[in-house]
Amino acid sequence: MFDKLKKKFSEIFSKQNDNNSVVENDVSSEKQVNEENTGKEGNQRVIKRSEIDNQIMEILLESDVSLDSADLITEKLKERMGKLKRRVDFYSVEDELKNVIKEIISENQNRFDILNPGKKPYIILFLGINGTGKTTTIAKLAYYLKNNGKKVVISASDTFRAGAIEQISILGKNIGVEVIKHDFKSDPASVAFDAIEHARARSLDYVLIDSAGRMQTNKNLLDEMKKIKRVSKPDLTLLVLDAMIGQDVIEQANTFAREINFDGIILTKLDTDSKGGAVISVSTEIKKPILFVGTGQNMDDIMPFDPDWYINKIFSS
Ligand SMILES: Nc1nc2c(ncn2[C@@H]2O[C@H](COP(=O)(O)OP(=O)(O)OP(=O)(O)O)[C@@H](O)[C@H]2O)c(=O)[nH]1
Ligand SMILES: [Mg+2]
Repeated sequence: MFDKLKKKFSEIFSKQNDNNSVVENDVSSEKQVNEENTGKEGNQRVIKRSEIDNQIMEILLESDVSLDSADLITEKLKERMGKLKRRVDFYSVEDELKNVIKEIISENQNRFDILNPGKKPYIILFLGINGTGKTTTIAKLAYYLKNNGKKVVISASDTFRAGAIEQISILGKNIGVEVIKHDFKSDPASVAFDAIEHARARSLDYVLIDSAGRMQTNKNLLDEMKKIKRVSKPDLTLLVLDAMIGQDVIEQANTFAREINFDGIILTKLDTDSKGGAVISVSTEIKKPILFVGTGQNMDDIMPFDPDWYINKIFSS
């Protein structure tokens, strides 16, 4: 997970620090470093800050961080560095970069506690394009909620794709969570309606509504998605995005946002994402909280998104 990003950061920070290098942090004295053309002082190698800035920018862009997000990070880093002394070691730069990235990815996070949503049944609708991991995520989340003592029902509202009802039924059976289903090609909104009625009658805590994967170009499916939302009146609408597609998550999320309002994001497949930038791009450009992240194909491979966890994953020290 995020191996490439971690390796690249460690190459500038840990290695340079081990090499006894320091950063010339005063941009106005950089010229001097240049003119003397030594880049060395005593046994220390002096490296210009602008060089580090460029390296960081390059790493971010190579790691699927969008250009706007990378600009924002480097600008904020410059601001913070401006407050440090003239010569700093590489760990100081690393610390400031960590602070900047943490600040950015925490900005849209809220204190919402899914285990105590304050309403019963709490209705969650899951949306996203084909194959992002909606159905698997619903099963994982149902499992997570169940393990926390909650009563859950799943609405098999993907009545569009052949095999979808069977897929969610098997997953439900495996985790011991009931799945409300109708026939293939039936109205997905009415399945959701039945699942909600079922939950009300039995005083269940959550209704998780699956839906068919849809591209922004498929008008029928988009209209159907709006109908499911109108009928089920979800308390929370979550967009499921696949981290592997990198910067394309932004376009995908913006397209969905134009069609339907959603409250938060689940970012899946982080385990197969070596670049790691999707988390940063999503945080800066979509301005919605990342509620959960998917970290594998097993039922317990889901966790609430924690900015500190992410920072620890992308920096080695
Ligand atoms: N490695 C990994 N694979 C995942 C993760 N989440 C989902 N998958 C896999 O992604 C594939 C698609 O998952 P689904 O849950 O069927 O995706 P979907 O969005 O419901 O797909 P459609 O219903 O076709 O739109 C499956 O093989 C899942 O096992 C994850 O966090 N990590
Ligand atoms: Mg599905």
